[in-house]
Amino acid sequence: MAAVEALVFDVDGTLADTERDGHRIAFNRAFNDAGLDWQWSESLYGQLLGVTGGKERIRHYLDRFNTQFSKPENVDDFIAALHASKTRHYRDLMEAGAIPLRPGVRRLLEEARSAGMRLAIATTTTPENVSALIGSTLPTGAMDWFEVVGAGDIVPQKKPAPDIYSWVLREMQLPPSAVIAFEDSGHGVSAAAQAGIERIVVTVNGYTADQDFSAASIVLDTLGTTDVPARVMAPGSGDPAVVVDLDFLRALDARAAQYEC
Ligand code: XBP
Ligand code: MG
Repeated sequence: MAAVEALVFDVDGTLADTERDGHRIAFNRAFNDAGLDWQWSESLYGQLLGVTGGKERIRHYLDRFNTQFSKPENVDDFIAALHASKTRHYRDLMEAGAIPLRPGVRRLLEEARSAGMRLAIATTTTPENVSALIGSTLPTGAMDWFEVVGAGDIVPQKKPAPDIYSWVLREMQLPPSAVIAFEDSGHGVSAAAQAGIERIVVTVNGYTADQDFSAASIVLDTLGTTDVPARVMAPGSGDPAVVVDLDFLRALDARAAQYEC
């Protein structure tokens, strides 16, 4: 396996637990502002996460969960306006400091930077949401830590399609064998794997813990901190807790080989 040259991070659920208390709240505020009585509960939102992308998620909700709603003639404009309002609410929530980074994320980013490792983002979310999260959780200028930011509608198909990962790899002029992807969801793992990425680290969250991570190299509860190391969920659940640092990542292949039959 090639040496690791770059770390490519998903955003929602991976850098921070943004879905339940960030995106979901922002959607509900946008619905309220528009005079709609829609309320996406925590459990309904879990089902809606089956479709990635906020605009696509609203359309899916209307097609499958709220079929009685009589859609306006230009449904695309209606959804786009709701989604723009949702993005404003999401930015306000981040500016108010609503969501911290997940444990170990800042530590790993800083270690990677010091070591000259290249960093990138591959996400389905709107670009403004990425800067809002990074701006509210990391030092000023931290967006520049990421050499390439692949986000939102920049590619035709969102995750689980591989497009956003393929786009990031093209921009970085790197083969998939030179990167490690960080994901939290089955759709994200699918996207990275279909783009040819073989080393995928998953940190699960409440919405994703039971999803299919068979294409991942390792599944953990977090990236771990020295105070609270990460629990290994697969393969080798029950193994000693770990802290995901560059040494750990460089040894990922050896670790995976240990579990091959
Ligand atoms: C993230 C998403 C996004 C966000 C909402 O998926 O599915 O749709 O929930 O973002 P991933 P927008 O973590 O796999 O990239 O409303 O800006 O689309
Ligand atoms: Mg995610």
